[in-house]
Amino acid sequence: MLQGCVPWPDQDAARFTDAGYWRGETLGALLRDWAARHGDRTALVCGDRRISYQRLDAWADRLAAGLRAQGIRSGDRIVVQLPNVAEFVALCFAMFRLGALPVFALPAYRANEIRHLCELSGAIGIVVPREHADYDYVALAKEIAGVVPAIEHVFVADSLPEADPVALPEPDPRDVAFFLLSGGTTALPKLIPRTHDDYAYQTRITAEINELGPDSVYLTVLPIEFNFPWGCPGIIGVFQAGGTAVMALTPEPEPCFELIERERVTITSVVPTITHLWLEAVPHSNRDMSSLEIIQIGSAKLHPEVAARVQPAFGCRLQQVFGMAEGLLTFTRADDPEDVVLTTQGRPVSPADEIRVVDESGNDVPVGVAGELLTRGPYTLRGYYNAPEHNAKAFTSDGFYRSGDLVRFTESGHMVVEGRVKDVINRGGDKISATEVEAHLTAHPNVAQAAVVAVPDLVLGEKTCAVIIPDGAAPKLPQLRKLLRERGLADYKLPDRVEVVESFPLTGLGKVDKKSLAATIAGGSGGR
Ligand code: OOB
Repeated sequence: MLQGCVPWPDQDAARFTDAGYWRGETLGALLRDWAARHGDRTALVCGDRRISYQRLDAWADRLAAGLRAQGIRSGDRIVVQLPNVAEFVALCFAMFRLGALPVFALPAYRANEIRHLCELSGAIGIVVPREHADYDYVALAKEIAGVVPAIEHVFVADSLPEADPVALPEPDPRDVAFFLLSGGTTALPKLIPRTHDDYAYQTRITAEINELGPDSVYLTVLPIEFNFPWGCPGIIGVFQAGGTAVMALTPEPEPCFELIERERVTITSVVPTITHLWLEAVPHSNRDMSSLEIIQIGSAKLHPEVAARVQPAFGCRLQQVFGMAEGLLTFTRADDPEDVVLTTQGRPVSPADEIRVVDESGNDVPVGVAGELLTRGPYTLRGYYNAPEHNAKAFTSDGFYRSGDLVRFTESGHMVVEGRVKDVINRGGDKISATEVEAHLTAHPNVAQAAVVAVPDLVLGEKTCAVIIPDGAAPKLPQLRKLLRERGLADYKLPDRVEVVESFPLTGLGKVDKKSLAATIAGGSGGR
């Protein structure tokens, strides 16, 4: 495995192979196999373009050869920051064939995050769109290339290098295929190595659970770089079944409803915030959405009252999904009773997923009691890339990943997310590290100390509140947002609200007591 990654122990790898979970196939070889089986069926729809499996396969070969001619080799990392376009898919498969490793970057990322990803991954290139959402991504990539010496290439999506296909050695299926990003408990995102074997398994099992077949049509609404749309079952899962993936450039209701009608979409995945938007829009839309069979909702808490509106509004099944880029996925199933679908986040997708729920001392708690979720299994990472110190804390000595989520299990074996122990704000599914934002806030000359906490929000679930202890005249919200933007932070990380206090409540250990702070703020007694 790539140096800096933590492999599964040999005996686990053997067990996953014997059980048929890991099949020793690379994602690049899988596309060849799908092209042989589904040939001229449509793999991808992007705007007016309809791309067959055969064409996607040939395109990936040409891109792989083109990248190789530019000097990209097996093991090289490239930061890929693209919206939901066909080029992302073709490029990833080209890189899988080459053994080069895409590092998935969200389109919302700005200089601060992209620079960090480039440095952390040791990338030698960046891929960006020419134009997207009124932002100059090419300028951003060039700026980063100017300050990160290792970056030798800036590729633009509309002019990716292509060449006549060349024979390439097959990468090791047990090795990394690409990097996903962690939701970030530490100041900046960490890299999650996902292997060919583990991701092929994840997409296959989730496609099976949802009974995807050649007639399945998946609508990609969330940013393609998220684990959820990419492979839960998402795009790769619908390919596994010989179906079609349709790209949406925006999660706005009307354009999505139009695509659902036009392409006869059968399955999509969204976050609760988008669910709200769509539910509001349905009564005003006359689009025919009768093709929809499943709407998957996850990434943040879905309230049972909202959950109950989904089936009546869309005439299709709701599936609650709990997941993480690190691995573990839990789904509700077609045969679950209604109350389970409305009030729980389902159960693990693999029989080999191991789950522990533990108290603060690390002891298992009884069924029904909330505790921290620990997990290990055939598609859950064993370590972040190049992060030995963090790994020592984030994993138990026997390889369980500490999720930072507070969950409880019902007698029926279904999981309910109760909260979290990690210092993260979940803003409509976007994860924001409090530590990261705090560090930037204290760069303001008039901010002595800062603590970032979540405040409840009807639509987003949570919003970000920056609580500051000023030094002199306290800055106002627009000034703080401007500062953070100038420091190269993605927009979704900017605080929604600021509160000024004289001191922070402390825990017995002398750390800021964020629970109590958040409660005070939510109670409205914090001064402005
Ligand atoms: C998904 O992945 P990430 O990596 O952006 O975030 C993971 C975290 C979880 O640890 C948990 O805190 C939260 O997001 N989360 C949920 C949830 N699903 C995820 N919290 C409450 N209810 C849920 N249903 O968010 C992700 C990855 C794959 C599939 C779905 C979601």
